[in-house]
Amino acid sequence: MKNIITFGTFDVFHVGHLNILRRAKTLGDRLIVGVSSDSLNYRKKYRYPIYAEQDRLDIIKGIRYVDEVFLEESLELKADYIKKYSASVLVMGDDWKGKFDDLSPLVEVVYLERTPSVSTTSVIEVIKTV
Ligand code: C2G
Repeated sequence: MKNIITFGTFDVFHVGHLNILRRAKTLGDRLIVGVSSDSLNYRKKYRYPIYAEQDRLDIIKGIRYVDEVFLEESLELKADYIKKYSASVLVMGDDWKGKFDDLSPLVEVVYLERTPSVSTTSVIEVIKTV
């Protein structure tokens, strides 16, 4: 059984999020997703997500490619989460390229190309103008 792990906020779920989850799942048997907590997001981006953490967890759990979800409480706990969920591959979008290479003795680190032209920020900007 090959476990894949990935992390993200997945706020205002969009097709870029779906694409990375679908591609991550093809790399193994089980896909485990760490969803950033509201407070982690605030520390990371200085704003709270539009969708509350429980809703974001429920949405990600409902995606057919996802086998398990948990709340990511801290960016520094990646190694602990990887061990806890027995993950052998860490998948991240290539906006994080190189950032998690220090985990490579523990897991294979794979950066997948981001889906162009879509982001939570751009969706929020468009909504603001209508
Ligand atoms: N993503 C993508 N294409 C997009 C937008 C996002 O492939 N157009 C990917 C990101 O690269 C990331 C995942 O979707 O791997 C989730 O995106 P975010 O919610 O923006 O994740 P982020 O806030 O970067 O959180 O611990 C790491 C962080 O929690 C990652």
